[in-house]
Amino acid sequence: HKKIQLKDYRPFEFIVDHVDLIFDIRDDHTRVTSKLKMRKDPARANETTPLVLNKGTFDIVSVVAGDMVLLPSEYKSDDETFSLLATPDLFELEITNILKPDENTALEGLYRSGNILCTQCEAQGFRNITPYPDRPDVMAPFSCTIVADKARYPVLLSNGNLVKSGDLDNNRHFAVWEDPFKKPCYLFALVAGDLAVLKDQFTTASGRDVALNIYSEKEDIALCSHAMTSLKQAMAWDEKRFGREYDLDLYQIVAINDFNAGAMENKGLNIFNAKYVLADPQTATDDDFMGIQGVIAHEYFHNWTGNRVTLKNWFQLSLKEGLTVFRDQEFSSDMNSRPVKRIRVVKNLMAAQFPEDSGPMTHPVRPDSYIKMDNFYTMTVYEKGAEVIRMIYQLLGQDLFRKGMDLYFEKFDGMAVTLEDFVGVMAKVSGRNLDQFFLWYTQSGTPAVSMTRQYDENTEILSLTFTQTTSPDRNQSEKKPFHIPVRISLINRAGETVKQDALYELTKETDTFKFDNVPADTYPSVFREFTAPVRLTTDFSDQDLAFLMARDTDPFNQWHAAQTLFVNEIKNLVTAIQANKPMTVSSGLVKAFSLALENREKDRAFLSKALTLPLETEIKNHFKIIDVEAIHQARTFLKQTLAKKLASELKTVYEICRSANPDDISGAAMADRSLKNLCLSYLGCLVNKDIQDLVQKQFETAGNMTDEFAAFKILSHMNPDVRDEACHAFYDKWQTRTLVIDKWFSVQAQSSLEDTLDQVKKLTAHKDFTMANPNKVRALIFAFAMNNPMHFHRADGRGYEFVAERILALDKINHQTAARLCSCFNLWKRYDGNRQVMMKKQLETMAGQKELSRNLYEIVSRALE
Ligand code: B3K
Ligand code: ZN
Repeated sequence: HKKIQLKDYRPFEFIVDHVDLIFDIRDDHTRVTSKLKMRKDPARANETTPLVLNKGTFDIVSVVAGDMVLLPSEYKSDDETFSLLATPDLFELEITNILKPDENTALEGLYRSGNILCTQCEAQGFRNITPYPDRPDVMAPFSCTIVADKARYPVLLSNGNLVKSGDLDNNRHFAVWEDPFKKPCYLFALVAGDLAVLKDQFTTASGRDVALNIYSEKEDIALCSHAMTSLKQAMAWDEKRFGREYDLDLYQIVAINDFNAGAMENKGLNIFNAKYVLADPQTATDDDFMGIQGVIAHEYFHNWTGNRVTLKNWFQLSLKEGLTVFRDQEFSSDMNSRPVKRIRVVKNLMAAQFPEDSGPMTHPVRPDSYIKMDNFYTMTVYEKGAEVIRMIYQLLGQDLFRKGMDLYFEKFDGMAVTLEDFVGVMAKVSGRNLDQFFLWYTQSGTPAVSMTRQYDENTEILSLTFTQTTSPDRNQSEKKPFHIPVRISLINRAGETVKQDALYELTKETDTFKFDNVPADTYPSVFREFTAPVRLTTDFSDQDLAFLMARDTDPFNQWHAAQTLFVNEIKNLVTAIQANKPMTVSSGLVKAFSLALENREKDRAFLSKALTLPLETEIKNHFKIIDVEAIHQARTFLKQTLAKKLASELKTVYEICRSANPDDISGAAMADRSLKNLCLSYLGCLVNKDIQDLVQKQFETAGNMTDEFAAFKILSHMNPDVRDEACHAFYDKWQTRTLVIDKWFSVQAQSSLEDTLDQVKKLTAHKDFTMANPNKVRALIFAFAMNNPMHFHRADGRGYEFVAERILALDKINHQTAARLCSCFNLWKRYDGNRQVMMKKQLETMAGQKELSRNLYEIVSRALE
């Protein structure tokens, strides 16, 4: 399979002046006619390149150039390209082809989801609709006519403005849409179906009224109001924080049940996975509410970062994604608790991006090559990409960063640009040289940074020495030092600030920062708010960490200290288990934990994060060789010990936090619930009748999904009888609500009980499960493979066998999702000998298949390299 390389990038030879699409939707097919107005790029006038368009596997019905019907001998068409044998300098091309959306299980291009026809074009799905230069640097104004049966498809949507609509013979009707903004074809969208709509409106800062329409299946329309509120919040925020107004008179969102990703920012017509639109307190958890707010905002923010200013080529993906994730993170921080948002983000980065960067999929934020671009919608491009933007923001400060953004929009509006263009404006407005900084985009891997303290009592000088190293990998055999911003503040034993925080910059392998007039017993608080995506080690003892957990003036660092303490404790327990020695939990940790619980009036959302033990999947990242069983045993033991020793405190806090009104989704109510349910989850790991009753009572009487689901999860680990009873009750109650049934699948897939693999296998035959729906696959198979290490990594290898078999089955219908699932095998080299052999065997079996998709081939072959 061919690797596409950044260094081979060439601009397209032609300019598309206009695209006119006609979709004639019939019961068993859709006829697409595309009329392209094109001309040779004048800059390339003396080249004689024939026109080559990207194309999917459909058949061409007719081709008209100008007013000449072309004979098949005058063009060439195969499964990948369409080309003209002779290409004039200025021409109109009309191509007609037939699509079968009902047979499109890959969910890219035009496909059916239930009764709705919809599209997904990013990254390279538009070529499955019609032959086209399917690349982001070809931008054109589009118009789109949709013709369909009026009863079956009363709603016909595309990008831009509705300019005409009306009835036709035979109960058919049509709609004509025009998008005045030039766009790359990956932002094209079409929706046709029998949808309900929630309407609202927003008045922009300059006084323009924008109609806001959210569409969903009829039975779900009452669940769209939180999405609407979030959209209006996002629109107001982007005006205030970045001076960006919306540019069309209409903004549309459609919720779809079958969707590969979370959502898609098509110009004026976002298409969303229903999971990120639909919510009410009865069926969605507080985390779901937050997720919806974040994703609605993210897609909205793309209108400027991604759509108005787009990408020169797919290698620049982080230009829109890293920047837009940064923007949605800032939005969520302003709407909710900033420290809690930062903790969520960094926890996710460490849990998922750090391991990605240490395995076979490691790539720079700007990859150098790909086989299938879909495989590079990664944690590295998105989340690390956002961290890189955040570092620029730290280095420049809020005002200069805003100036840089303004200049970015001023210079590049309507253009397809690169990461150099972005960093260039930031360098320009700040007068800084960001050349070394640019390595964050081109060099892969997570730098390990160590910090050591030297204190001279006579001179009262505290020196902090930072050393960075990045391991060589498949991308670079030698790594240069990164430009790493480090925010530092000094605090004394009383928790008072001795030195206000300031930004320091680590640019060499080793740098020492000196502080004068520092009294003895002063603590440095470093990398405050996690100023750089690095793995930090320090010379802090566990006592120091307990102090920082209680008194660091940066809540993020308090959290980080707590997590480091937990990890250290679990590491000690793992060592004990491996040496067959008795396990003990240090009294210092228990004390630090109980002290924190006493401080419960502070910020309960923060506290619940700080007191959450790292997951097994996070803990494993701290080991060279991953001992799945020992990690599970150690974490369980720590959790049980804390629960046993602090049972009455946990119960007290549980009771105190119970008062929140179940329908209240304010920050304070969510915070109470998160701390309450954390306490319950600690208590729930004790085998004790009273506690089981308590959990069961919450499960049965909960007034919202957050509390019901929290209790359900705890019950799913207790014993098979308790689990089965809870599963039946939950299913009976929610069987008609597909998004809630996803939760039902995922709880069972993540149970720690013995028979989980067999349960999961059984569930694959359940009438509500289908491999054709990505949400279902994620709920059951991904949840098992990614979040249940004890059972996926079973010593007998049956977990691996099951998942590999599912991957191959999925690859036949949905290669994007199959490839994603396969990443559960990526870290195979880090497991013990037997598991390595068994995981490798599954990868080899997959590699040996005759008809592997290019998506899956890329993941498997990188893993085996
Ligand atoms: N840009 C889309 C991602 C599309 C995924 C294509 N495989 C969603 C987003 O990041 O906003
Ligand atoms: Zn995005």
